[in-house]
Amino acid sequence: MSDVEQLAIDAVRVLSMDAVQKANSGHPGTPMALAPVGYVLFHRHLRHNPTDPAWIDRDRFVLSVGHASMLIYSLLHLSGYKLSAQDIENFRQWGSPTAGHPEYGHVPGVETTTGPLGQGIANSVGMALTERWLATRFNRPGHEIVDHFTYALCSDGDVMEGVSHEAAAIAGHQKLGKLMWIWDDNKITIEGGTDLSMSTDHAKRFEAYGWHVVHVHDGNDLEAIDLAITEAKNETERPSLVVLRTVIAYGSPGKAGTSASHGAALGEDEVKATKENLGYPSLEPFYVDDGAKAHWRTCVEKGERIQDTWKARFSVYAAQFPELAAEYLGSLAGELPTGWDDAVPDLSTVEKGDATRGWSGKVIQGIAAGLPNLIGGSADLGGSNKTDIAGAESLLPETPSGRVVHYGVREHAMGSIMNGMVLHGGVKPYAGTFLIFSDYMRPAIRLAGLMGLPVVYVFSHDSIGLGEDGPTHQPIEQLPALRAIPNVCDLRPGDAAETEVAWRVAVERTDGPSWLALSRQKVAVYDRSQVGSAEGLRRGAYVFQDASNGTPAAIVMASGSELELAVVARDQLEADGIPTRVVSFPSWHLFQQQDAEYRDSVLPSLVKNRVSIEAASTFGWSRWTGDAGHSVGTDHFGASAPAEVLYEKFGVTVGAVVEAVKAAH
Ligand SMILES: Cc1ncc(C[n+]2csc(CCOP(=O)(O)OP(=O)(O)O)c2C)c(N)n1
Ligand SMILES: [Mg+2]
Repeated sequence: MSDVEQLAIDAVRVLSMDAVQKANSGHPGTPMALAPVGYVLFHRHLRHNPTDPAWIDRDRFVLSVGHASMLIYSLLHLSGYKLSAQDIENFRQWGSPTAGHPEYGHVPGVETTTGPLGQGIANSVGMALTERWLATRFNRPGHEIVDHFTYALCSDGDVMEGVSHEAAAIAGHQKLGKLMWIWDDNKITIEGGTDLSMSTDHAKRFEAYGWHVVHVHDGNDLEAIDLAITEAKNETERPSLVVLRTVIAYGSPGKAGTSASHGAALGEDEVKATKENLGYPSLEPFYVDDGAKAHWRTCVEKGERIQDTWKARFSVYAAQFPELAAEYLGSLAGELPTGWDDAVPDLSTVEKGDATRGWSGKVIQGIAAGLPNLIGGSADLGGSNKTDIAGAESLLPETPSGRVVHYGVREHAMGSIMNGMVLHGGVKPYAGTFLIFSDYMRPAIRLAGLMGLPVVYVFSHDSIGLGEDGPTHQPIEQLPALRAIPNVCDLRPGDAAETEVAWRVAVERTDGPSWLALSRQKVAVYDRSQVGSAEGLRRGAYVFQDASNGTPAAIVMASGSELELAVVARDQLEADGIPTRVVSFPSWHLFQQQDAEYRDSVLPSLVKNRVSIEAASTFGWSRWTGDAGHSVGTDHFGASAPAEVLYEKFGVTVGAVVEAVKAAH
């Protein structure tokens, strides 16, 4: 290693330990250990341009070991991304882009939000899958305009987490040869040595998944790291795992190799001792030698050159294939092509009954026809979720531009991989499972909300209405639990027309995920000319049927399949002389976004007699029914029996609604 390389690497160590020391919070040890591999990646291997972090054919780099955030902040800052020295000094402070863990959209060059271990590596599988999909669709012989690697740096925690198993199995099965994970095999986690909790042979484990495994025995040996990465890049048939042996807090005389350096500042004295031990030229905090700075900045010049070459190649491609080029750029920009919904069936005039999952399946066919980059899938429940795209190929190594992903029974990875697909850009993913199993992918849904990624989840079998499968399969608390995640759009349509509009909302959304909760059982068919337009779904809740005299004495509100019960209850209440309004309430998220005037027009504050009905936990409905209101639902686990019996036995009935309204009248 040359002197300037040593200084460049030590600068990463110094910035990391100084920033953590100043904030008196953070994780210094891992960035210090990973500085050499960070250097080799950013300086030698990554095809990236710090001055244009959004360049679409850049290599993707994911720091899955999110607690080592100072590593990526230091690397981005030093290699010339828009992240200032001041930002580094403000690590973990209010308003600073250098947050505790890397956050997508806060810092240019951060490709995904990481911190919850396992997520970043799973995202990287979605990125690599998307790269291959786009390459297959858009590249033409001699025109490899989509051609990049996906790298992820991960820790023991990352490879321990269950989602890593799911994601790695999918990556191996899919033969994602341009995906590389570098595992920081430092044999340390928070509680001490990994021997406390792990005796897995990860190399064998990954080989069993169909990965190619390379070892580097010394995390400071630049040439060995370089060679391993090169070898991994040359292996194009299988994803690669580089097992990188490191010493946490390398350079610190008192803390190297101990878990004490994982999550606490080293201490002023230890920082000083470390700088001396490294032979660093200054003890001044945040000092970076001019030579090291200049060396790092060559990344800019190199990056611009690489991107310029790509641009030149792209313009030749665009001249020869103008339509493809336009489609590619439009997809990457997240645009919906004009006429994307031309083939979407108009479901406002249907005559025969179906389940909302069935209506959803029909809408999907229409969207798929107009949106070539729509990629569906399911966690092995495609037939039940009605998520398949008729006539489309499966997305497999032999058919890499297929549009149906078989995630297998791996909901968690499915969610994380879809996040990675959206983060990569260029495709529009959706996937299904039963609503009950949304719990298995909740961490990924939360991150989609946090990052604002427009992923679409199709959750069928959305209540006790699924019947005989029983309480293990009947969602109870899932609807309120999912509604509690910020920035996630809930959609529980009540009929065919609402299902169509719900899908439109989900496809049009650009700043966050949406889920559709869909029934297994048939829902009622309404004469839509006689009730409120399903376009009302766009506002979350709307007047479906007003009181016959225009002045409601009571409001019955319902979502999904229970809309029908609300409508029948209204008929009875009206017959009994109680003017009753029915509010269809498919989306709390959308309703909350409406102004007070609209909300009051749907739920007038003067009308206190309000009853909600939803075959789920009633948790939260009092927000809409008010203190004087009542909620009909299922605040207990389900049971195995035909759906009609369950509704009756659990009191999710027209009678219960009528009784509640009358009691308060
Ligand atoms: C899902 C999840 N669980 C727990 C944590 C809290 N946590 C942060 S780092 C860590 C383990 C640290 O060990 P390792 O992953 O090997 O990182 P190292 O200390 O070697 O950098 C844990 C449990 C987390 N970030 N994410
Ligand atoms: Mg570790």
